[in-house]
Amino acid sequence: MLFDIELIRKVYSELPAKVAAARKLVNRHLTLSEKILYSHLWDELPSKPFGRGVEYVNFGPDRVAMQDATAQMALLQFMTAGRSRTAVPSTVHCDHLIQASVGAHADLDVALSQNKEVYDFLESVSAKYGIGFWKPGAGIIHQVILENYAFPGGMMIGTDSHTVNAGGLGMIAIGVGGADAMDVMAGMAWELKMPKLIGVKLTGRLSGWTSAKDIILKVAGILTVKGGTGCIVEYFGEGADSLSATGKGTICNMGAEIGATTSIFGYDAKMSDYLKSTGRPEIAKLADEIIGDLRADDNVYQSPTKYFDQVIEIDLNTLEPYVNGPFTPDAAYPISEFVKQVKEKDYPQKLEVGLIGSCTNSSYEDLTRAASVARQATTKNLKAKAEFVITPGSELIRYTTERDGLLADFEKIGGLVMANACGPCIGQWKRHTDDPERRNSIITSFNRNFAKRNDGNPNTHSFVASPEIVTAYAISGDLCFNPLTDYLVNETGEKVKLNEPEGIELPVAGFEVKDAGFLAPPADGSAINIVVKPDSERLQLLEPFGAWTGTDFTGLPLLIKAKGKCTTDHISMAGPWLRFRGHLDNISDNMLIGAVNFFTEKTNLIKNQITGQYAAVPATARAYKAAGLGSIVVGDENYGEGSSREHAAMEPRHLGVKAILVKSFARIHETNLKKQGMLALTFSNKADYNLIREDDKIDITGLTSFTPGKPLVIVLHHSDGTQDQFPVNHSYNEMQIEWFKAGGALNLLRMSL
Ligand code: MIC
Ligand code: SF4
Repeated sequence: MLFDIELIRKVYSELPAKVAAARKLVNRHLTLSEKILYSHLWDELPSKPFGRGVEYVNFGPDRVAMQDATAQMALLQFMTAGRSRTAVPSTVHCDHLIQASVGAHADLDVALSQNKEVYDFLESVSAKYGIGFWKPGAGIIHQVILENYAFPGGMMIGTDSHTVNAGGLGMIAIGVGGADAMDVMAGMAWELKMPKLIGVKLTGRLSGWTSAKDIILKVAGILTVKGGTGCIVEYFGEGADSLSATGKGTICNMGAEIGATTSIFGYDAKMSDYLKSTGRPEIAKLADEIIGDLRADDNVYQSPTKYFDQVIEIDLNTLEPYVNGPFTPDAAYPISEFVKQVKEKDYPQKLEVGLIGSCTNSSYEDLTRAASVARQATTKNLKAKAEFVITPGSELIRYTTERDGLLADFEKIGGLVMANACGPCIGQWKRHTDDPERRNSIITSFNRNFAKRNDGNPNTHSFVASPEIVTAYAISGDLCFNPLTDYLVNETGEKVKLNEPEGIELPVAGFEVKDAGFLAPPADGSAINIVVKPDSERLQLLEPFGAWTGTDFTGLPLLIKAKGKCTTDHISMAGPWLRFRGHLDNISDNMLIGAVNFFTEKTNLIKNQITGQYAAVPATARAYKAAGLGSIVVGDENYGEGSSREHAAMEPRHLGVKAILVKSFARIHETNLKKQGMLALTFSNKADYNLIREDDKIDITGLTSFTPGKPLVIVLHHSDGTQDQFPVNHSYNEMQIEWFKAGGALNLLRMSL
């Protein structure tokens, strides 16, 4: 569908002049990322270029997207901002709260009744403030955005880390917490540190079993889960132009898994084709007219090392399919080496479930390629040995692929089609297993594979691959099977081999849908009354957090010293807890229950320094809070990686944690902490992590002269009477220090109203 064409026309009419002015300012050729960033500045062009990786910049994004699990908190905050309508076009997408169990229809019915209160809230808030509402079953936020809202050269933010998916259509799209979204909807600037730039040059062409997914699986292996932090990844080269727009989307989507701020491709014929086939020929026409401004300057493509902070080159001619995992998306193995890994590391060889779809890999091309594998199984007398689950990304895709017989191809080999929703990708999966204790393997075409993410089971080894590879594995039921080289034995005892998958980029008969599931807001929603029941267990109006008291923090008990990976899934688990995403106090009962305690090596078992007893993390934090004590959380590298969910920052804030002190942060989480008035601190010397003991009382000093660039000081009071002291860094600018002092950015906004 075509939305907001006037807005797009305006962006395009101003873009050439803005790009020219930026080129003059920077005094060299421009990457595409710079063109879009400089043309979306909130203020006038500065007198000198912004320092990449150093300076904070105010931007004016064109639109905002929110999904149901994060929109609740974003909108609860927005409701206190005193506006009658959102300042920029915004949408809400109901996708995260639908649990996959027995199949699309029944599951959607259950979700509609179980989540009624939340859906009604989101629908009425959307109507009141002029927000487009995509009903449950309409599809997953990022697929719906790509099909309807993304446009080359635009800038958007979204309350979900995979908002970056829209880079597939040449948009700078960035995942943020709800408080950031609220700022933009309230008509304020949105702040981001000027990103550094990584260029990825793609040469050659994909063929055979290899697909766009394998490019990003390989990049994840190269850059690791934190290698993209603070960077935009810009793809280019003949190989880039040969990828479908949706293939580009898959690559950008998983840029979240390397911590990248976002990823982007230059506008090309493939994007034009996609825009036309999804009902937006007007946008393609407008974009064609200014194509030079929607790609990097030619010199950038010729001498990339002069313009990017880092350049990576990948030859698609020789790229193999990849399988990544388990437990982290950057454990990357070319398929030819994967079997060795499975054996050496003793991963469960039997594959129990293969799952395809999600926001990452739901395109027509993906599903035709996977279906071509499934069809061979049928003709070659094979049945899927593993369970096989399909979650289409949108109703548009579902309707079209059903019409074209693709869903039937999956069902013929035992596939089960779930609702157009996140489902198993976010732990909304009633997995029907006979033994949850068994070590077991599953493989998905999703993006994340952190422990417990899909089914809540720590024994599940989750691997990530392309939909066609997942389908082949599901047929074989064996992780040691390599579809490129190995034979399978069929039901009549013959040895058969699967041929290379064949895909169709865009449906020959066009996309089709009966009811896309969109609800436009009324022209005037001011009369709509929003009700939140005071006794609701799912929604709770927000109480402002208290302001800083003006003194250093002293004697804070250590709450937990987290060891190793601590993602937002460890800090605020999803799955069953998604139901409390609109109720801060209730969801706080999941705070850090997945984090591994350094001292006991156990999850959710920490020493309560008041009683000396071991207890759950949320209960201990509540005990400290009740005793009038703040507390402090210590963590490892890339703390808060993964999701944009600001609950991971609001829960500690709510339970009295004053500071999070870690070796390094993931970008979105660090910002979320700052926005909520917390101290996000990093060890100046990472080895100081080792000084922290289980029953330490901790001071944070230097707060009365809290200034950008100036370290604070931590004093550890050990129980044996000794002390340690060391400096800690922070990245707060003047404004962010004001957020801290006010007790949160929202308090500051309220004060200014
Ligand atoms: C995810 O993929 O982890 C999620 C669930 O989509 C999150 C958002 C959330 O936690 O609500 C994300 O990626 O930001
Ligand atoms: Fe939903 Fe999974 Fe995509 Fe997140 S990554 S938006 S949970 S489908």
